[in-house]
Amino acid sequence: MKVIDLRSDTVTHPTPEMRKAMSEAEVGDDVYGEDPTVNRLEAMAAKMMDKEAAVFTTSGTQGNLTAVLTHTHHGDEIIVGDQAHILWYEVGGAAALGGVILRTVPNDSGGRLDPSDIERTIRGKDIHYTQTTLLCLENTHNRCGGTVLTTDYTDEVCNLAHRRGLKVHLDGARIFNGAVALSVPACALARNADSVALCLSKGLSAPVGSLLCGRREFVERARKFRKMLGGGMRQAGVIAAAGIVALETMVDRLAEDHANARRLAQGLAQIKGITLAQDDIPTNIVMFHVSPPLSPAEFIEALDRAEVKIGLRDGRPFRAVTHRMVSSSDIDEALTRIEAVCLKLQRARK
Ligand code: TLP
Repeated sequence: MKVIDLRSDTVTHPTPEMRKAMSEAEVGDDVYGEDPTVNRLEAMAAKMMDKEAAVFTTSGTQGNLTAVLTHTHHGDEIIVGDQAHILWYEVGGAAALGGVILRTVPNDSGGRLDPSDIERTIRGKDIHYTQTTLLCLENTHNRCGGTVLTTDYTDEVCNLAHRRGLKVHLDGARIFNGAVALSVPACALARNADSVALCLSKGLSAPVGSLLCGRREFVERARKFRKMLGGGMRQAGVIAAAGIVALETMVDRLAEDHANARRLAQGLAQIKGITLAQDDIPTNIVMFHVSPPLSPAEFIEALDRAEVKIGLRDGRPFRAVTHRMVSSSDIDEALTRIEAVCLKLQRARK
């Protein structure tokens, strides 16, 4: 029985074309700036995001942390959404290593921060206060169900932040999903952000890596922080080669993942005992609940036995993420198995 793994789009394997490119990659020592393949990937990402430069990082987490370190000083305050990945899933790195205070503003169900909340949260001049120096946005928004921030919203919030002297960093781990969903170029979603970190290793299927993009001077300083964080990777062309294939060939196909996510959601909505946790499914993330008598723990255990893997975090809805390694017929098969699991558990309760 095929395992249908919907835990994350991070589980995607490199394509044959990526593996070929990796085995043939021209390499050099990237810490000396001499890896031609890394240089090519960085130039390509910068161009796609319409920024002056980019630096290749080991992960999205390292990209975000490098951005925070580069934009701030120890003791500064940064504003993040209360559902932000930076806040929840990056091991507290911004606080632990960046020494910044993370001040939260509520995310609405669309992953947005209310501009008036942001405005209120920015500290004024007072001898008792630290300085607010950075605003972080996330597009698409992971914990808000893959929701997309529009260009207009992002522009508005970036302008507000800039007016008040803050920089803006965009966690764009899934920015291409957002761009495909809105049919806009990805750079439009980051055009007023000072930096954007995009991931190659999620829906784009590359095995490793992210790119932090911004102005040349910012990226040069970011390189030092990446080095400090252990991200000087030497012959990294071997992995950058897969990233080039990812950017060249994997962006447009994300639409397929979005269609599969909608298909999954439509199917789940028909299953007794399951309720969707989102009104619509803008990209590749589907969140849902099971209702009593099903318990989340026994549901996930039974699904696991049925070889369907779905994400569960304490007290959160289930999360299923579609990706290249799950076809539309796999989605149908997953729905059949999920329905069977629900029926079996409901019968066992009678
Ligand atoms: N998210 C992972 C887990 O960490 C939760 C996932 O499976 O979705 N920003 C966002 C919005 C992300 O979703 C992720 C990964 C990252 C940053 C971090 O990227 P990596 O995993 O490359 O450090």
